[in-house]
Amino acid sequence: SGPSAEETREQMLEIYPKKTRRKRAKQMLVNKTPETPEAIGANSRTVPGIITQRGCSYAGCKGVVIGPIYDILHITHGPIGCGWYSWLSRRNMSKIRHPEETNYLQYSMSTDMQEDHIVFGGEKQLKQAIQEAYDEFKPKAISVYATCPVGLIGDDIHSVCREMKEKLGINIFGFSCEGYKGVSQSAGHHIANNGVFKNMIGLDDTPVEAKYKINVLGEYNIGGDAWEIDRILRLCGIHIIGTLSGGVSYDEICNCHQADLNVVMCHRSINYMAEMMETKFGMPWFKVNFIGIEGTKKSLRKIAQYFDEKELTDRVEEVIAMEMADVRPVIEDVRQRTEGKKAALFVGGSRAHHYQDLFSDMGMTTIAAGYEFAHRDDYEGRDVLPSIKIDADSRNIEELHIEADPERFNLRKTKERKVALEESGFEFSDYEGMMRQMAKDTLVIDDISAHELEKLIELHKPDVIGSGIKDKYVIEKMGIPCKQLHSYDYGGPYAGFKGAINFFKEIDRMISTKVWKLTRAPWKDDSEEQSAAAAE
Ligand code: CFN
Ligand code: HCA
Repeated sequence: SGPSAEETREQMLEIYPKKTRRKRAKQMLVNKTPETPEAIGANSRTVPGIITQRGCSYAGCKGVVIGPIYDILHITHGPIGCGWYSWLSRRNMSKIRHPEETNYLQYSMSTDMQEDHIVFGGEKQLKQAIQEAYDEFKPKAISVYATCPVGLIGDDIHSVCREMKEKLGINIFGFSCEGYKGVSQSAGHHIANNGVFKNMIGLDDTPVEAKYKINVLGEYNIGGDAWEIDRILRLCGIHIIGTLSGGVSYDEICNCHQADLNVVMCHRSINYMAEMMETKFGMPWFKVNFIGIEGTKKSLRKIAQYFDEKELTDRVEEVIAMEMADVRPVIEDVRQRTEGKKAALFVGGSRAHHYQDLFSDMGMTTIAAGYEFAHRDDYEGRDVLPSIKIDADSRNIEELHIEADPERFNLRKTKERKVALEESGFEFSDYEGMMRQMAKDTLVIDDISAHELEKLIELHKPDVIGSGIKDKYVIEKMGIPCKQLHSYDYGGPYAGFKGAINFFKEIDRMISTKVWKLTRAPWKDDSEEQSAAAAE
């Protein structure tokens, strides 16, 4: 029903001036050949004037990758808004697990930069902030984040951090993650990965006593997701050393090179770390997805296959069977109302893909989807990496020069395992991207604009839209339920088995209620409303 994907795309593009239309056209594709996806114009600058969902580099660095480490003291060097808006609004959960630990995430610390700092420089202010924070809390580590004005006036946060590290004798490091550093959050991820690698990974060589040791990379414990993943892996007998960076402590990160394997949930935000750890420690990695029943099962089985021990493979099957006993009746129940319903997802750099699995578990189809800031490989699969010539972020961010560290014997063992497994046909790099999994003739729209989203709703009336805070209430005023797939609104967890049950019930509730038919957008006049009613 409704216009075809091609017609929809044309109607979305129609309004734009010629140059903008040409640019947007490259970022809006009809998925004609899902098995060999067309090249998409991802990770490019948003045309000024367009209302985008994107955030900034500071958001990607402080807000996303490092901010969730709960016992580091995070100081935002900049005007107060940046610290304020990145203060737990992402719903990244954390709790202390040992009595001697402290959780600082309830605090939002900032140098509260004012005009006179812009004129005379803010380094003195930063130094003082670090000293005050240290005197008050005596943390293990302090991390400093530069916001736009800091880069513009040229404050040298790194020399301040070095000086204070020397003076106070704790680990203090800074991130040049000025908001404008890249075209989106994505550049901030890269800056964060480099800094975490340089300043934390490998600092603590204490051996970890466990048989199957892994790290979960790219999992930020939004709404408690990491806790559900941890619960399942524990049941299987798999030990997580570090979840980067959900509900994680500084010490766990410093020690996480002791693992035998990295599994990667959100590839976009942390692929750099996975690669660097593999180069230095020989630790292999592969992509997993614990969002969705099928994804969770597949990921557990792949981890078991990696360790290749019968006791683990059997245990994983037992856990799956046990958990499915709770999941199955819920799916059967909700499917009566959700089967055949349509979703559209526009989120970040991995969830617009991952959540398609959860919707398909409910018998729903995703008619249109797109990331805010992902790169071509997240759309087209890892095999396109060598053909990507221009990466908008890499112009600003240097790759770190990492060398192998053969001294670390236990880690060389993991490299040997990788080679043996590859010879037996195990695929480490089979990450396929979003487009291969989407149906033919669905719409793939990168960095969707407010206008394009409104057109999509007008023309296709999806039953639910997965999106973020910037468009949620516009969507709902148009009579369509919107689930925030960033913060989960007030819900979650949605990962793993228990998370899936939460999600199924929530979506069922949202799309089954009659309330959406009764909403009346404030911008609609009565005559319009009446003629629509008459036409029905
Ligand atoms: S938790 Fe992650 S899963 S890290 Fe990334 S790409 Fe953001 S903050 Mo919002 S919800 Fe989103 Fe992803 Fe990875 Fe979150 S889809 S946009 S930068 N994201
Ligand atoms: C960010 C954080 C964000 C924003 C969510 C939203 C998050 O990128 O700055 O736009 O609703 O998940 O909190 O992605």
